[in-house]
Amino acid sequence: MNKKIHIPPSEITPRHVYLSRRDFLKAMGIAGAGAALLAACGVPEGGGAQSPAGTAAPGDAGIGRQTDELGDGVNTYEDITNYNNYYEFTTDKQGVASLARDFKTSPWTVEVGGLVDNPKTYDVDDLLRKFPQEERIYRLRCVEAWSMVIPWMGFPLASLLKEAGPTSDAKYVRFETLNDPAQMPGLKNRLYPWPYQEGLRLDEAMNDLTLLATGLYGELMPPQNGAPLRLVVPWKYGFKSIKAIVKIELVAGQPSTMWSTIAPNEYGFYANVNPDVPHPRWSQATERRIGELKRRPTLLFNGYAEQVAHLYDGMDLSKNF
Ligand SMILES: Nc1nc2c(c(=O)[nH]1)N[C@H]1C(S)=C(S)[C@@H](COP(=O)(O)O)O[C@H]1N2
Ligand SMILES: [Mo]
Repeated sequence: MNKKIHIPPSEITPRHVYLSRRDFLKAMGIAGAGAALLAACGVPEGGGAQSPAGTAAPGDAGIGRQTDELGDGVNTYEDITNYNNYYEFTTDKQGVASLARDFKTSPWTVEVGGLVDNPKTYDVDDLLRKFPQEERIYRLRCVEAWSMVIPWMGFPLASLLKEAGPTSDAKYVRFETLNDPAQMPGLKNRLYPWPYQEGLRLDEAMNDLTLLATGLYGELMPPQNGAPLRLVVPWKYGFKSIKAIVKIELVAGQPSTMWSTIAPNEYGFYANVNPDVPHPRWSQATERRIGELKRRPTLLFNGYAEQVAHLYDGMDLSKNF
């Protein structure tokens, strides 16, 4: 994975997907291990085995557009990297990519601390080496009612938390984004209580779906998508998936989050995708998939209910929104 590789939007073709997947497998040292191993990791193969609508035969791996496990194709690299929410740069989704182009993502350290047995400041390069990087194709549903399907690279947050060793008092995880006004022009906007911060309950953080993402489309993460390290929590609205993380802290009480600080009645701590709980100013029943014309229904927990609904047993999802 060479972060200097620039992929022109025009070259985002199935061939690109195929090549990047091969490079990724090579990087993991399992080239040739094939579909069985990937299936064991829960990674859908290019519209294949796990996709009910899939037509690709085993061995066609990656030829043809990759899909999520529901059979929907991944968004293009161009869409994913040119339509971004990243208020540290600008509130203009189409303006983030150019403003973030020279954002310095190396060297980069992440401080893991708070209520843990093994507090440690990690260099991101060490995290990349230490934890096997896998591809996860996830839906991303923004609270603004648009969505994409994104082929992330990364590793489960649980792997890092297990190493940190949360103490018995640790009940939540708090995350913080870099706060560098010299590089992030949006930080001048005093409407927002910087730094961007987010949080998860410890069991949410330990769920296998919760990813610390380091890349997409088999390449290192572009700056506009949260390089070098961002959270991806696919069953929650996109704002929970905090970018450019510098601090991960285990805490006893529910942490404040930037969005719930600004508008607690609009952006709750849980922020689980839920078609039946409208935002006070708009419905969440449907969404616009970037690249499609017709709106599609929004799925409870963004389609991940089987993996996460149990986390909320007995909770009133309209009160704990
Ligand atoms: N630090 C930080 N993280 C952030 C945001 C932000 O403004 N700042 N925006 C969030 C929102 S609202 C969404 S929808 C996703 C968008 O991720 P993407 O640009 O990679 O699609 O990032 C989330 N993470
Ligand atoms: Mo969002």
